[in-house]
Amino acid sequence: MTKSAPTKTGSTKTTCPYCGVGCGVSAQRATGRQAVIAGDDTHPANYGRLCSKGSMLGETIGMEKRLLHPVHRGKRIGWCEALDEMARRFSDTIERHGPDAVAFYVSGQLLTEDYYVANKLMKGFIGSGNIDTNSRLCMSSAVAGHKRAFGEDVVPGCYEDFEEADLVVLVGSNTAWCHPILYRRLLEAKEKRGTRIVVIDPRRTATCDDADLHLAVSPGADLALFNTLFCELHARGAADTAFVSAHTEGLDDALAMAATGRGSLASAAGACGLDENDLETFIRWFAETERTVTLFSQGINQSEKGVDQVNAIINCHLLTGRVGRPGMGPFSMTGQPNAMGGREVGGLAGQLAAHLEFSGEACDLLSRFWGTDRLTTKPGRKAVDMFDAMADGKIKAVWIMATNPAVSLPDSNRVRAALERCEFVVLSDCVEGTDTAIYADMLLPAAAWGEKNGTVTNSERRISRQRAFLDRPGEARPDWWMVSELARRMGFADAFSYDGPADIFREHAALSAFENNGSRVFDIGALAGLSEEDYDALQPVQWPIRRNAAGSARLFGLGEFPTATGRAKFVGTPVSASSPDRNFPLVLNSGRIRDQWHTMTRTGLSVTLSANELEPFVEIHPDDARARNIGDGHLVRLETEQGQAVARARIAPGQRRGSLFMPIHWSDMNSAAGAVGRLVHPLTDPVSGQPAFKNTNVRLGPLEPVWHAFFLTRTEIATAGFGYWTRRRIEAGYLYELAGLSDGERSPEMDALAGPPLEGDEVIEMRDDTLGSLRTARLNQGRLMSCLMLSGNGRLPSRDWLAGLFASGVLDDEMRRALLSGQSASGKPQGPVVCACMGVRADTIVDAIAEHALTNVKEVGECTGAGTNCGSCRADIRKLIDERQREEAA
Ligand SMILES: Nc1nc2c(c(=O)[nH]1)N[C@H]1C(S)=C(S)[C@@H](COP(=O)(O)OP(=O)(O)OC[C@H]3O[C@@H](n4cnc5c(=O)[nH]c(N)nc54)[C@H](O)[C@@H]3O)O[C@H]1N2
Ligand SMILES: Nc1nc2c(c(=O)[nH]1)N[C@H]1C(S)=C(S)[C@@H](COP(=O)(O)OP(=O)(O)OC[C@H]3O[C@@H](n4cnc5c(=O)[nH]c(N)nc54)[C@H](O)[C@@H]3O)O[C@H]1N2
Ligand code: SF4
Ligand SMILES: [Mo]
Repeated sequence: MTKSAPTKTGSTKTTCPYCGVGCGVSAQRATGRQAVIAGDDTHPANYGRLCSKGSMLGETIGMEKRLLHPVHRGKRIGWCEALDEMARRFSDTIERHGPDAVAFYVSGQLLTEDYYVANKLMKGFIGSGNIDTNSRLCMSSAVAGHKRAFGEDVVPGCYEDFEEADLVVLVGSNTAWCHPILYRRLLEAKEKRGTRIVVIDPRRTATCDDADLHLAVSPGADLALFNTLFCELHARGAADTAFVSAHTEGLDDALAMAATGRGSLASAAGACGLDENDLETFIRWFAETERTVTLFSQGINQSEKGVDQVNAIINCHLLTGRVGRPGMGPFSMTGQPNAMGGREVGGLAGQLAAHLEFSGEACDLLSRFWGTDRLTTKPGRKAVDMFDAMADGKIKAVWIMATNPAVSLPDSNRVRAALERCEFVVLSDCVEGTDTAIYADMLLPAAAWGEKNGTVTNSERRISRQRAFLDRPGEARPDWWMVSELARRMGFADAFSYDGPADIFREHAALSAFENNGSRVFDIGALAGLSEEDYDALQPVQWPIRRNAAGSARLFGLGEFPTATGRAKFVGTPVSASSPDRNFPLVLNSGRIRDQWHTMTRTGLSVTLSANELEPFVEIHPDDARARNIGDGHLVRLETEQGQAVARARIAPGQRRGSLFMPIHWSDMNSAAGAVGRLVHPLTDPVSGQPAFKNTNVRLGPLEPVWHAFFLTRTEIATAGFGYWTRRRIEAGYLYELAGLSDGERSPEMDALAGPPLEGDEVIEMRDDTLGSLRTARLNQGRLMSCLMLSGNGRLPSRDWLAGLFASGVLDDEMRRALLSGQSASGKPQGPVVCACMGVRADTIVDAIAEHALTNVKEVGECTGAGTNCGSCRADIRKLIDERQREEAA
C-alpha cells in the first residue's frame, strides 16, 4: 500500500477520526511516532479549527495499548494462519448451518473502503444480510425518517446553513460538546447576525448557555412537542401552500394524526413538561422565521419513537417549505466520522450498497455489477437482534470490526453472554484489552488513524480523505485488507483482488452511477475514474457528484424528491402514552462528555483529555438526591431490570426532577462498575431497530463505603478484588480512585508498598488508626514512585498537586515535607483543567479574573489563552467569572 506523499511543508492533510463534523487535520510528523497536529485551514468543515479531542490527537498515536499481532485463543500467530483459520471456521459454519449463521458487526469508524468490502463480502458473496453496524445505535432512526419523507437517506442541507439561518433549533443534541466546531461556527454567526438558538433537551447542558430559549422537555415528549408545533404552524397560516401542493403528499392524514386528542396550548405545554409561555415563544419564532434549521441528534434518534420523532420534525419543515434552501432545513447531525459513508455502502442490514434497496430490480443490478449469483435478497438482523441471535445460538460466527459492543450495546450483560455463547468471535481493533476482546477467539491488529488511507463522509455529505503519515506498527493491517484476504480464502478471489483503497473507492463510485440515471441521489460517478494520484490529492467534496458536474451543497431545494411520485411525504406520527414503573421510579439518560470519545480506547490515553473528569458519575436533581440522602460526591448504586452500576453522585440543578444522566465512556477497562450499558433496557424503535438509550427506568440509592482512597502509581495495578475502583491516565502514571464497599474486600494498603523493593527505595508513612487514615509514599532516588491516601471518613487531599509531583522528577525538600499533607506549602489547590485545548486550570483563570478585573470570556482568553481554541469551555469560564462577580457583590 502506498503512503500519501507529505506536502511541501512536510505535513499531511487528513481528517479527524472522531465526530461527524469531519474536520480537516494537518499532521506534521516529528520524531518517532510523534506528530504536530493542527487544523487544516483549507478544509471547509473547520477552516483550521479543532476541538479539544482533535487538538490532542498527537497524545493518542503512541504505542500504548496497541494490538500488534494476530492472537488466536491467547496465542500469537501469523496472519496467514489467522486468516486460514477464519476462512475455515466461516466456511464450515456456512456449510453446516447456512449463510445466516454468520455475521459481521461493523462500525461508523471504519473508512468507506473498509466498509464497502465488508458489505460486499457478506451480502454479495457469503449471501447473507447479516452485516449491521454500530450506526444502528446512532443514525438508523434518521435514516428511516429520511427514507419515509424523502424517499432516500439524504441530508438536504450543509454547514453553511447554520451561518445563514436566523433560527437554529437544537433538539436532543449537546452540540457544544459533541460537535464543537460546528457549534463554534454557529456562535460566530450568532455574533454577526443575531441568530436565535433554541435548545430542546430535558437537562441543562453546556449548549444551553448560549441559547435564547431552553425547552427542558420531559424525556420522550418531543413527539408531542413537534406535533403541537406542526398543528400550530398550520393553524396560524405559516404553511407554504404552494410548496405543499406542488411537492408533497399526505398532509391531511398527518395533520389529523398529529391533532388527535389535541387540547389547548396550555395542555400541550403540560404534556411536554414545559411552561406555556416558552412553548408559545418557540412556536412564534418558528412560524415567523423563514430561515430555520432544526438540528437533531441522539435525544431524538435513540428512542422507541425515534423514527416518528424524526418525521415529526421533517413534517414541520415540509409544511413551511423550508428544505434544502440556504439557511433552512432539517439537519440530522451524524455522530461518528464515517456514519454517512457507512450508509452509502450499505452497512446497515436493511440496505444494499450505493443506496440500493432490497427490490428485485436492485438485486439484479447489483448482482450484475459485482458479478455474483450469491447476493442475498433479504435484509439481515439489526444489531440488537443480531446479538440476540448469538445468545440463542442461531449466529455461530461473528466478526466485529472497530466497535466495542460489550460496552456500547444496550443490556450489555446479555450482550456479553451472547458473545460467550457464540462459537467463533473475531475482533479487529487497534488496541488490546477492550471489554469485547475478552470474548474474542481471534484478535486482529488493525491499522489506526494516521496509519491508514481512505475516505470518510461527514454530516454534510462531504467526502474527505484520511491519509497516512505514520508507519504501521507490528503486524497491524487496514481492515479492507483483512476482509479481502478472508474473501480470497473463501473462494472469492476475483471479486476481491484490490490493490489498495483507491481501487476500492473507484469501484464504489462506479457502482453509485451504475444504471443510475438520476434514480438514486447518491451518485459519485464523477470520481469513478480517479487515478492513484487523483485519489491521493482528492479535495473535500460534497455528494452527489455526477459525471461532468460539481458537488452539491444542498438538495431538494427545488422540491424534487426521489420518491415514486416525486413528492415528499408527510408521515403521521401518533403519540402513545407510557406508564411509569414504581419499582424503578427514575429515568436514566446517557450520553457524552466533552473530552472523551466513547469507550475511551483512544482519548483515555491522553493525559490532557483525562484531566477533567475523574470518575464515572451520575447527575441527580437536588430534590431526588435529598430524598435519598445522597450528597454531592457520594458513591451511589444504580439498578435497573437489566443490571447494576456504581458511580459518583453529582448534584445538578440542571437535571429535570426524576431524571438521571450518566456518561457512556466508562467500561470494565477503567472502572469497577461504571459501564452504563449494563443498566440500559434493550428496547428499540420498531421501524429502525435503534435502541432507546435515553430512557431506562432505574432506581438509585446511596452507598456507605468503609474507606475511600486514591492511589498514584507509575504502572498499572491489577484491580481484581477492589469493591470500587476507577483508573485515569495522568502524566507519567495513573491515578486510581478506590473505595471499600464492604468488609473483607481487598484493601490497597499492601499495594502501596507492593512490588520488589528497589535500591534507593524510601518509604514515608503517616498513620492515624483512630481516623482510619493512612498516607504513604514510596520514593526512589528522590522521585515519587507511588502514593496512597486512604481515609475512613472520606476526606482526602486534592489529587492535582500530587499528580503534578509525578511529572516533576526529583522532589525538593519542600515538596517532600508537604508530600503527605497532599498540598503544596503554599496550600493552594490547583483546580481542574478548564480548557483542555490550551491546558489552563481553574486556579489560573480565577487568579487572572481577580488580578486583572476581567469581566468576560474574551478577556479571560486574551489573558490566559483559555477558551481560544475550540471554545467548548467558554461556558465553564463564564461560570468562574459569574462566581467571582457574585463573591464581589456579596
Ligand atoms: N465529546 C464527544 N463528542 C462526540 C462523541 C463522544 O463520544 N464524545 N460521540 C459522537 C457520536 S458517535 C455521536 S452519536 C454524537 C452524539 O451527540 P449528541 O446527540 O449531541 O450527544 P448525547 O450526549 O448522546 O445526547 C444529546 C442530548 O440528548 C438529550 N436527551 C436525552 N433524552 C432526550 C429527550 O427525550 N428529548 C430530547 N430532546 N433530548 C434528550 C441528552 O440529555 C443529551 O444532552 O456525538 C459525537 N461527538
Ligand atoms: N448508553 C448508551 N450507549 C450508547 C450510546 C448512548 O448514547 N448511550 N450511544 C451509542 C452510539 S451513538 C455509538 S456511535 C456507540 C459507540 O460505541 P462503540 O463503537 O462501541 O465505541 P468506540 O469506543 O468508539 O469503539 C470503537 C472501537 O474501534 C477501535 N478502532 C478505532 N479505529 C479503528 C480502525 O480503523 N479499525 C478497527 N478495526 N478498529 C478501530 C477503537 O479502538 C475502539 O475499540 O455507542 C452507543 N452506545
Ligand atoms: S469537532 Fe472535534 S472531534 Fe469533531 S471532527 Fe472536529 S476536531 Fe474532530
Ligand atoms: Mo454515535
